[in-house]
Amino acid sequence: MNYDTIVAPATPYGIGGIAVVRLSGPQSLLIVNKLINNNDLRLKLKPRHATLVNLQDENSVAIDESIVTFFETPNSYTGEDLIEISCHGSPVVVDKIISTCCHFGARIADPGEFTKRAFINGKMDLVQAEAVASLIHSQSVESSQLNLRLLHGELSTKLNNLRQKLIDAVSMVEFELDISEDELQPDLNSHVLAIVAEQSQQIHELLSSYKQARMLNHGALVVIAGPPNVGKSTLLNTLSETDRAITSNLPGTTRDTIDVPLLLDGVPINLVDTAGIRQTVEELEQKGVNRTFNYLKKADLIILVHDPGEVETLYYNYPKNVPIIKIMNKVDLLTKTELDSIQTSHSKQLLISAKTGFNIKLLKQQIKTSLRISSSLSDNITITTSRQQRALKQCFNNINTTIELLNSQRSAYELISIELREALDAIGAILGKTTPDDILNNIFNQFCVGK
Ligand SMILES: Nc1nc2c(ncn2[C@@H]2O[C@H](COP(=O)(O)OP(=O)(O)O)[C@@H](O)[C@H]2O)c(=O)[nH]1
Ligand SMILES: [Mg+2]
Repeated sequence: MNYDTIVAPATPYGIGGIAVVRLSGPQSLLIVNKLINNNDLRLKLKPRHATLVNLQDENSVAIDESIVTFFETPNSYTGEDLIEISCHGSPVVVDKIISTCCHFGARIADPGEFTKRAFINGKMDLVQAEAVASLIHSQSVESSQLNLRLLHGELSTKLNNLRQKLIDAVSMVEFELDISEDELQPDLNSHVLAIVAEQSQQIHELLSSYKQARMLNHGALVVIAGPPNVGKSTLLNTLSETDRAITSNLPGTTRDTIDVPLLLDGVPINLVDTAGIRQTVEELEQKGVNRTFNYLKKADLIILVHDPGEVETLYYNYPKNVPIIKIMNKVDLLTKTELDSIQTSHSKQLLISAKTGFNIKLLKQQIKTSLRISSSLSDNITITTSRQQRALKQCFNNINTTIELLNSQRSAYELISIELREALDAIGAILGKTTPDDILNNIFNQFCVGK
């Protein structure tokens, strides 16, 4: 339970139609009443009613005409008494309201402190709190829809069901350890095995959907690479419909990486143009080439570009686990006969022209297929943060060890019980039931102020 009252702007700093200042905590009503200059309105703020008031500072100097809405505990975002002041959208007015609230006893909220209080007061679990942060940062409609469903508790329900099943399993196992020889449960092994095998499958599905959710929330990294002068920068410009990258017929023009965000079917993509890969003695160009290799290691997809003048002589081994789309660019320079012949000899390559736009639509299609992007991506319930992924992997390992133990001949129920309890702790940590304070603080510190 918090005894102090916090205040913060809930809208971005700047000029706008309105701005919202939020207060939460037991003194909220008292503090706001001191700002209201009309005696009739003081102490009469009706919960969930918008009231037009004149606000003044501690010296009775007018601040603004604002709308005040009071949310009475426990029916508020934080679970505490909470007041939203919608004032004119001027940073000066916002600052003045906040400093006056502080004069009357509030303190400035830490980042994410409103949501942290909501979590502490049982208004939401940690998965839902993380969904709030992801929703605010969503870059696409798909991503916001996924996060909204998490905020509504769809992932939490799934994890709670999983947790309940594991509690059932651990209870059966520990009961067996407590009772005497002649009461032993028949078919215990197969019962527990059936439960954990099903949960293992479900966790596996959640884990494998993580990459998709990460791409939805943070964007997929698509790296354009290849030798110099094959048209990589031109392709970046064509795909992104910009002229971000400088193109030139001089090999080695692009020395640094160029990053352009774009949306493909609602999925955010960071398209990166890189320095052409070749052996070079020039220090600056070599730095660019090293940078290219670093990006290739991190990529979700590599677009490897060649041009018809060139045989595939790249000496670099591309990362094995990253999908690659191989492209032959500049096919507009070919005659019809040459085009046909290259189509047969390089059937695995996509023939395009970054200059004329030939087959660019097909390339976009292939990018989506390779990244497994579809418009229904947000229909799956997935884990969305690396914290959730780490804990779920831990749980998955414990459950798989449990399965191995159950399948081995000895009934090692002590060990099984330890593994299952660790699995339960991991799920508890995802939901915030058993999460250490420093991890909690770390999560909420990443929020914006006023959320
Ligand atoms: N004819 C033709 N020229 C192209 C095409 N794409 C790029 N170029 C030209 O090839 C040269 C090198 O292009 P650039 O994009 O700078 O290549 P990069 O070094 O791989 O980034 C420039 O003169 C471009 O205008 C294409 O599809 N067709
Ligand atoms: Mg270039």
